[in-house]
This record gives sequence, C-alpha cells and structure tokens, in this order.
Amino acid sequence: MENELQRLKAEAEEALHAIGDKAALEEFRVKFLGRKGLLSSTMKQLGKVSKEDRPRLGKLANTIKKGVEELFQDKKEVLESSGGGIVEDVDLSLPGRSLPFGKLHPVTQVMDEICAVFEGMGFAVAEGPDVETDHYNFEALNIPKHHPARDMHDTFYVSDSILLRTHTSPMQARIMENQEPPLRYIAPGKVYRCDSDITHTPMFVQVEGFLVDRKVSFADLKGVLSSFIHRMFRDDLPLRFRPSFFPFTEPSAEVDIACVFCGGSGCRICKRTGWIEILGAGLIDPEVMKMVGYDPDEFSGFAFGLGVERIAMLKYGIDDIRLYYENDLRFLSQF
Ligand code: 2NM
Repeated sequence: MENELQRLKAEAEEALHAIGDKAALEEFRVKFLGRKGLLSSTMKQLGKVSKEDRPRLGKLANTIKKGVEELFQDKKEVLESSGGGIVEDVDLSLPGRSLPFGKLHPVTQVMDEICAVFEGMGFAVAEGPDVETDHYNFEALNIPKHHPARDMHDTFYVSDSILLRTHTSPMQARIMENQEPPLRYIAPGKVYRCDSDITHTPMFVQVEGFLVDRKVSFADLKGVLSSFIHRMFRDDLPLRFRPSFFPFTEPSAEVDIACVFCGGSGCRICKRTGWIEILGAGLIDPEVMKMVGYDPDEFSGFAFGLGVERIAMLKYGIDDIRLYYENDLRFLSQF
C-alpha cells in the first residue's frame, strides 16, 4: 500500500511536469484527482489495511493527495497566465504598443530655432521678467510719458509705474546698464498688448536682439539679419530693407521677404505687393546709448525685433494667429 502510494505520487508528478496545455491538464485531473481517479481509488483500499497501519497510511495518503493538488493548481495558474499554453497565438514579431507622447508647441519650436540661428552667430540668450517697470519698458528706450509712440503699444498697466512688458527690449536696457561693450544678446519671451484680431493676440512671443561694439554700422545689421532670414527660410529668398521709424533706433528699417504664399507675384495675404514684413531693426539711437551710460561717440550698435508667431505663420503657411492659442490638438499635433 505504501509503495503503491509513493509510486502514484511519482507518476503524478512526472505526468504533471510534461503537461503543456489545458486539455492535457483536465485529462490529468480526471485521471489522478477525480472522484473515480487513481488517488481516490487507492484511498478506498485503506479500509483493507490492518488497524495498526491505517492511521499512518491514511495520513500519508492525505499528504500525497494534498501535494498533488497543490502542484495541479500551480500548473493551472502557469497555463492561464501564459495564454493557455497556446504559444502560436502570440505573434512575437508585432511591434509593441507605443504610449501617446506630447511635443513642443509650434511657437516654442520656432522660437528655439530662431535662438539657435543667432547663437550660431555668437549671440547670448537672456531672459527677463514679464512684469516690468515703466522705466525699463519705455523711459530707458527713449519713449517718455505722453510720447505718441506709447499709443502704438496698447499697454496693460498693473499700476501707474508697473506694467506687462510690451516688448523684450527692457531686458536689453538692463543688460546695457550693467555690462560694457562688446555685447551680443538676444532676449526671447512673452510680451503683452491689449489687441486681438486675426493678426494679433493679447500675448505673443518676441525675440529681440542687439549688438554693441566700436564702429558697428548699418552694413553689419544688414549682414546679420540677411544671414538670419536665409537660414530660417531658404538661402536664395529675396528680401528688402525699407525705411521705417522706431523711437529707440535711428535710422530704422523694416525687413520684407518675398511673399511665401505667392512667391512674389502678389496675392491676398501680401495685399498684392509681393512682399511680407518680417522684422524691424535699426541702429540704436544715441539717446538710448546715453541713457544706459555709453558714450555714443565711442560705441554704436544695432537692434532688431521680431514676432515668433508671425515667423511661424510664414514658415507653415498659417493665416490666423489665433490658431496657436486655441489648443486644438488636431492643429497642434501637425508640427
Ligand atoms: C524693434 C525694432 C528696432 C530694439 C531696440 C532695442 C534696444 F533695447 F537695444 F534699444 N531692443 N530692440 C528694436 C529696434 C526692436 O522691434 C521691432
């Protein structure tokens, strides 16, 4: 009897080890653990053994049955977690499921690209506060109180002397006050103007830059800005410098590029002129140089400013600036 039990145990363990699918496992269960299975029928024989041996053999039979049941359960769990053991159902050559991931906003992408082009020409990047003083936003840039140029800026005031910066040039005034030439800096960042339509949002992103050294001329300005535009768009894109006015520069110019929508032949977007304005620039006004403590007879410099959304619109052929700030993923995920 004892031998028979040990033999059954060994046989069951061996059989269980060889099982690879659920059907075979069920067959095993019926054969060994079922009501009429081998273990049950062997245990029924316990009634025939001697009274002295019965408790010991009964205990042994129970232990063996429990052991086999446990092994059976383990095997069942292994088969269930591995898809029933049907390995052919799993195509191991399929690519994994990728998680959805975000990316940089198109305006951020273009801002980074603009900064990289200027950094390639030796400009350093400086960021300043969005909330500025009237002094740095206007006074230090040659725009005194009641100057008509203040009307152009549609300023959001926090108090009499505190405001949301209307351009990033205050940062440049701060740098010039604290450092000696030669200097080459760009200042990227958000600016605020109380204005909203298809070409204006109350917040937009600007990159302004300046260079101050001895003997800086308008030719330097033209060289740096032409290189920038050709690197941003394409090497042979036609451009022109057109006279303009800014309170902090003299002389001043606006730069146009051949219309990227019609190639210069004239369309609705360029108002039939074939040209599109892309940035403003000029030689820094001697008054600004004096206000930051530089001697305008010793130093000269140029400065420029551009709107990042505008450049991104021209690069991607977008005709409504508000699309950038509606946060519609169908629009944003294209970039
Ligand atoms: C522009 C156009 C022309 C400008 C001037 C300065 C500073 F601070 F150096 F005087 N920063 N940026 C400037 C000059 C900005 O934006 C259309």
